[in-house]
Amino acid sequence: MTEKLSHVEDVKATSQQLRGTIKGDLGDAQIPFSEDMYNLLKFHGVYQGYNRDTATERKKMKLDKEYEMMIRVRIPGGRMDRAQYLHFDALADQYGGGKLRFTTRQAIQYHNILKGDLHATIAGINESLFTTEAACGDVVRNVTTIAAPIQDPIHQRLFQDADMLSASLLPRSNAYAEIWLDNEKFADVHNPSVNKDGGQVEDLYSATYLPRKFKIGITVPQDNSVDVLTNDLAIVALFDDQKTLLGYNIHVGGGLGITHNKAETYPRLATPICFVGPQDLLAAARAVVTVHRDWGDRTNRKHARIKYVVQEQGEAWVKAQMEIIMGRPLDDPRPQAPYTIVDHLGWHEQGDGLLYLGLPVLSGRVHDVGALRLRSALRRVVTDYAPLVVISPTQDVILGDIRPQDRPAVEAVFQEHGVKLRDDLSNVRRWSMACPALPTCGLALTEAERIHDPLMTDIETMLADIGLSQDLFTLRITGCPNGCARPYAGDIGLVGRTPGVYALYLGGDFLGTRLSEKVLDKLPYEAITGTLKKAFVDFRDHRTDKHATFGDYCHDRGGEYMKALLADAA
Ligand code: SRM
Ligand code: SF4
Repeated sequence: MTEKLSHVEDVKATSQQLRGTIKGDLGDAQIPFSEDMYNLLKFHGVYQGYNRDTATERKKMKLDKEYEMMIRVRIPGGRMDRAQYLHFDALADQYGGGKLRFTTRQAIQYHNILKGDLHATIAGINESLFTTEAACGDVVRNVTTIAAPIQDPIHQRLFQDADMLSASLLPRSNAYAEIWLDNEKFADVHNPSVNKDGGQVEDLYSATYLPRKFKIGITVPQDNSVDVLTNDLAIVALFDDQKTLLGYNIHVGGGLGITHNKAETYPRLATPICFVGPQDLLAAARAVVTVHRDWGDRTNRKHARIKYVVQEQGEAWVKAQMEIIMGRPLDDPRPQAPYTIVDHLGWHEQGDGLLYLGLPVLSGRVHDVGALRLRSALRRVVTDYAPLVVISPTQDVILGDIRPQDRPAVEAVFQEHGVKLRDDLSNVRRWSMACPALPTCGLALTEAERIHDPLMTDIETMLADIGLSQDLFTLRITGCPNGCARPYAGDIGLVGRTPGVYALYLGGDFLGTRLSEKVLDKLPYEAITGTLKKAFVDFRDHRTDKHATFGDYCHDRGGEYMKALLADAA
């Protein structure tokens, strides 16, 4: 018996290549988009949500929800120039409530956009020469890579590859241009492959696009600051000693989204499939996307990511499919150096006489609140001293091309605006992330970004008390199990369960090469710091030389040991 396709497949199939009724629906700013058009809007980089803080109260008063839009800008490798950043900053005032958010995939998000401002905001974003097209939806998303603007052949090549893949894998439909922009201008500037004949042919995506989202990251083993293995397609570039590109190890099947207590959903790190030469990168990427298109599960969106195809069919099968699509045998993956992580926060030399500064941004949120005026400080530094801005995959920002003589002035601007630099922050805070969760995320089960700061303060005090402030480990918080701040790929993951309650994951690693394990299912917020203290004291008292980080210790001790140790904590 053929299983029924999921409803979103019908929406895509009948959308006329992502057009639907969006253009007409924009005419009435008071009526929210229908569920079907909401699904289609994602392909245009837009999510329709509502203010979850006010929804219950308004319902009691028989008022409708306060609908608002989130818009995501697709920024390959997170890299933009001064004018582009300042343009985004200005749009935040015009439409985005004075706020920007740097995402875990090097993009920018605006929240709180009104439906009536949607068209103008997207048109405005496109003036920056970036697009919101395919920032979301069942297509290839923003391609991530190392954020540091190091001027050597390795980093330049990685960025070029990320940019090339991002542009080459955009949809070809002209729908985006028709709805939001002047067709010709858009086609020429953003998406050279767009069909100017009306956009009826999607040679890669087909009429129903992909079964689910598809993410690509590219890096070298020497710097896994991009968490490359959490991507559907994880590309690891291999260079020789002279920094000449040898080719790429292609890994497939990473992905983190799960549903609590549904064992058939699981996080997975991408596994090695094959090696391809420099000239074959795009063909290999298209082949993997094609495998996802043709073999991903279109009946069940919870089972539709390519990670399930790889897990169920095996790596050899995936390689064989790629060989059929590419029309030739592929080499096995080559040995590669062990993964390491480079800390890009703080001041660094770029290699061309200029400096870059990695600036920590808590939860990626850029705004001015009270004495902390981060948005104003960034605007001033970018205007006066930093012509290059790169968002990092850890929600931070790198300011590049700074002259060494400007360093004191840059530091003074941040100090005047109450912004802390790397060395002013504790290790735990520097290496932490939190997703937006409430009040903007429609899927949040509890808080993440809004508990980030107070929780860090508690944990900083606890670590100082037990003498572990200098230890390095990652701590990642999400408001639900979808995994947007990659909680299963770090040393510690706190994953929203129910309001005020989190599942605790331990035993991942600092390098992003090992998944963590659930140790507690329901840990109330108030008990988090005390519970972690118990685990950290155990680590302090029993660690050996083989335990580089807290995550290594928890992994080595094993889930059952950690569960027993912390059993009475919750
Ligand atoms: Fe995510 C859905 C935010 C990175 C896995 N993610 C969402 C939505 C759009 C909620 C929704 O569908 O209604 C969130 C918007 C909240 C808001 O208020 O802004 C959201 N995801 C984010 C961001 C902004 C988190 C952040 O702190 O930066 C990240 C935007 C990245 C970007 O620029 O494109 C973000 N999301 C991730 C990552 C991490 C990554 O890719 O490196 C993951 C885990 C990796 C993965 O894809 O498996 C991730 N997001 C999900 C999922 C689970 C997908 C699954 O396979 O089950 C969902 C839910 C869904 O797609 O149905 C989701
Ligand atoms: Fe929303 Fe969940 Fe993603 Fe957090 S992890 S942004 S709560 S979908």
